[in-house]
Amino acid sequence: MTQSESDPQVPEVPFPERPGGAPETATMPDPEHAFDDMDTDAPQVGIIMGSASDEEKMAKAGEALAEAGISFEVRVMSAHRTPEVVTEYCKAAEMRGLKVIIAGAGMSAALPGVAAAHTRLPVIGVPILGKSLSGMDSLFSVAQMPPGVPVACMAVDGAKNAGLYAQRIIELAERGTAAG
Ligand code: RP5
Repeated sequence: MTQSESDPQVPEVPFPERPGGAPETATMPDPEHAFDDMDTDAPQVGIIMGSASDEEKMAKAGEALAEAGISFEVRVMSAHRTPEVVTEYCKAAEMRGLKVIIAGAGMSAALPGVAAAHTRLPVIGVPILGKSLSGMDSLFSVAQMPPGVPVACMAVDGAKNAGLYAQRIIELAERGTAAG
């Protein structure tokens, strides 16, 4: 039923002609293709690490995410060497669409905690085994967070589990969205 059939008092108004003469309707996007230009591969997980020397170990997190079909990005930034970069990245993370941050660091591993201080996204910390103290330095640095600044601490060099844990968080959030 058209508008005029349903209410004869209301006349049908045609779409205005555009300057070029083409009707306005000609510019309406085809709904099926309206979102074709959107970047659907926008990263859901940010994998950050204190040094390029952590990359080999942190790659396990990326492998687990890739296997689960979860998009991610990788950045090197240090809580001690480039603190401004960490602050900016973590403050913007949620707005950029990230759902989880995985942060790996060795030695005095402040990166996961500093990340958690600057975002409300869940932060998963990976203590990286360094050259001394059998990884106890980074393990304690990541695990011993003060109340109010939560970090999920994985095992030393436990990047694979960090990826799997991020997968579980994202799947849970998606189930919640579907139910709501
Ligand atoms: C930490 O210091 C890094 O996360 C890395 O594990 C460790 C050593 O860094 P490099 O001296 O190899 O750059 O901040």
